[in-house]
Amino acid sequence: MRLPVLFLASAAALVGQTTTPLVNNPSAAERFVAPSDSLVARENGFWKRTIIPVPEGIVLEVSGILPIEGRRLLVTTRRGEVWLVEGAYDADPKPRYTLFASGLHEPLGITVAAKGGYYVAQRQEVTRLEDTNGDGRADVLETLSKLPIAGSYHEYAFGPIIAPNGNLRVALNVAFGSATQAPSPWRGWMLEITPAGRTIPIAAGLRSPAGFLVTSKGEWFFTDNQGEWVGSGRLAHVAPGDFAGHPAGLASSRLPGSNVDLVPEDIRDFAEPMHEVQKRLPALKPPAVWLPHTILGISNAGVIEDLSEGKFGPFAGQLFVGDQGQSKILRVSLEEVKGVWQGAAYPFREGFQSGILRLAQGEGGVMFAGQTARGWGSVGPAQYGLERVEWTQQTPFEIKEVRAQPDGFVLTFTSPVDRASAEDEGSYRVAGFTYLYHRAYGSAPVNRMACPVRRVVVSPDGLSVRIAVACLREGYVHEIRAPGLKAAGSGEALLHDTAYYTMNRFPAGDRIVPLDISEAELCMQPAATPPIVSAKRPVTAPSDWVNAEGEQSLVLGTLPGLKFDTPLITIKAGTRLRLVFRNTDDMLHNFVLTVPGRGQAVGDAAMGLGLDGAARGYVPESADVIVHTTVVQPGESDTIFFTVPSAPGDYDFVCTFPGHAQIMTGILRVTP
Ligand SMILES: [Cu+2]
Repeated sequence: MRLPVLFLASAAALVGQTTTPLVNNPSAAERFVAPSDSLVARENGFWKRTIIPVPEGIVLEVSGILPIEGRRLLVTTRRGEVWLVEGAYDADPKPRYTLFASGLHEPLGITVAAKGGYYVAQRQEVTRLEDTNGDGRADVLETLSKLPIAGSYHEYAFGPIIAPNGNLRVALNVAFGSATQAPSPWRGWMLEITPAGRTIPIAAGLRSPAGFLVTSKGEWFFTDNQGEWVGSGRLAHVAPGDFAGHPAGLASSRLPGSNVDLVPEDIRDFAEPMHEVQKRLPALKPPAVWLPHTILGISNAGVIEDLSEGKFGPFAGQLFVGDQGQSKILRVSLEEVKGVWQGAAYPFREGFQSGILRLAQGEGGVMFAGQTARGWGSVGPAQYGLERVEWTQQTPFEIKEVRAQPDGFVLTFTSPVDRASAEDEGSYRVAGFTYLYHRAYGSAPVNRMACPVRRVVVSPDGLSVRIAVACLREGYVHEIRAPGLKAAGSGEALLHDTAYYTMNRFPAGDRIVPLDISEAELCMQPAATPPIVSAKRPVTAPSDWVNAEGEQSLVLGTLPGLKFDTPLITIKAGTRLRLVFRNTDDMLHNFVLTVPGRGQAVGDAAMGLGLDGAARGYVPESADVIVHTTVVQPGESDTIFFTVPSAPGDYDFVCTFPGHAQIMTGILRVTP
């Protein structure tokens, strides 16, 4: 007898497909991790946000910002326009918008052209725009250089940025979800373009370099988005000839002009930490700073250096990184250790109205945040916008900078620490982890291990603390938390008590604790991250089922924008069910069935797992959980077998990937 098969809605369309195409949408949303209102209110007391209104009729999906003389901004939009904005610095802004150019193809940046006018990188070319007759509208639209493009929506061209040598640089995204992610040459590369339009390849292995910059010291860095081969968001240093890890770009390494020697065959699905692979493949360059996914953003974008010399607050010279999905801004401090760049990332500000794609620093150190939800959604609910961020001259008690030591870290602060709390080893918690370098989309934090604090030394002025820890590991990210630390005098806690330091190299220098041979045992690496084993994930049919396929099969799918394709499933109590959870979206999802009314609570508990969540498939230990799947990669599925509860009612099902549970929900209606 044929089993009755219940195919749900769009799932029917998948029957018979041999391969599941990835949905045409790169990152539809591990996005919705709501900021804490109280934190946002505190942050606003130090760095004040001001919304720059956008008139009705203008869709200001900001993709580039250039502050120009006269306290004006030139703003490019994803929709292909360039707007001149006047009045964006006013206390109560009522800005004037004048259209400078239109009809461009998704320009993603703008800069000044030495010969007059401005350069923008469109998808298909770098173009110079100039208003030569003074009517306020560009009348010259001149191609400087064509950019190869095949037509994938994911073939973004970021930039241009002016190099110290007068050339321009652009960074080209890889394509998404097709047989090759390099359907056109130089995908996944940073390129330099001379004023005469000649192209010089710089470096390969980029994935989605939504932001890049050259620092005041002449060093190039790009931000990248988590995805295939890229375990988490990252800030990576770029020098000519570098390979940053995404192999799609190696398709161009044999082209004339290439300065990268690796070829696609050099890269296989290593599934090891990147720094381990680098030991055998020295041409692979791990990032300077990992930006832990879902904690410090999910789609890291525009990056700028604070060049205000203190006008923007105490972090002069540090980098600021916008995040599109989580509508927040991070902060990064860098140092060069044994010729390798590394450093720490910190939370800075959240609660913006929409996803932040671009940052720019204007007059007086004022920061502008250009925004778009890009149809992918963002924590900030607006679809687009422009905001200004100013320092209020009030300085929070904050970790100013973390620097590496051979046996730990030095933390400096924006104001002196309370000595008693700072000398207490219990005020700190340190743990190391890293990410896998593999073909799959993103990586959970792996090889996580606590780093017990062995000694604390507070500086005489109270402005810095040196902590020595055990189990420090080269190549690892170290989460440094100081929840117990208090400010001298006021006793206030840190505004943000966590930093993530990527220890690419141990620095030379003196230790404050001797090398301890027993550490080797203490810090023994657990064999491997155990696979997610859970009694509540029944991957085989119970032995007492007469038919191993159950009485009913059901395919539940996903839709872009954090949705199950069938939000209401009706099924008879006690049915022996085979559930196939098929993830056709382009990000990670799971399926967790809970007792009626408890889906949200289970989602909240999953969020509370923090970095430990990934190893548990983001499923909390809870009596409210009935069954669940594993976290399913894009294009894959997970099948579980269970008996539908015997008590009729509306049972919640949710995706508990951090931030999804608020919207990615459904009801399993159990009927008598
Ligand atoms: Cu999800």
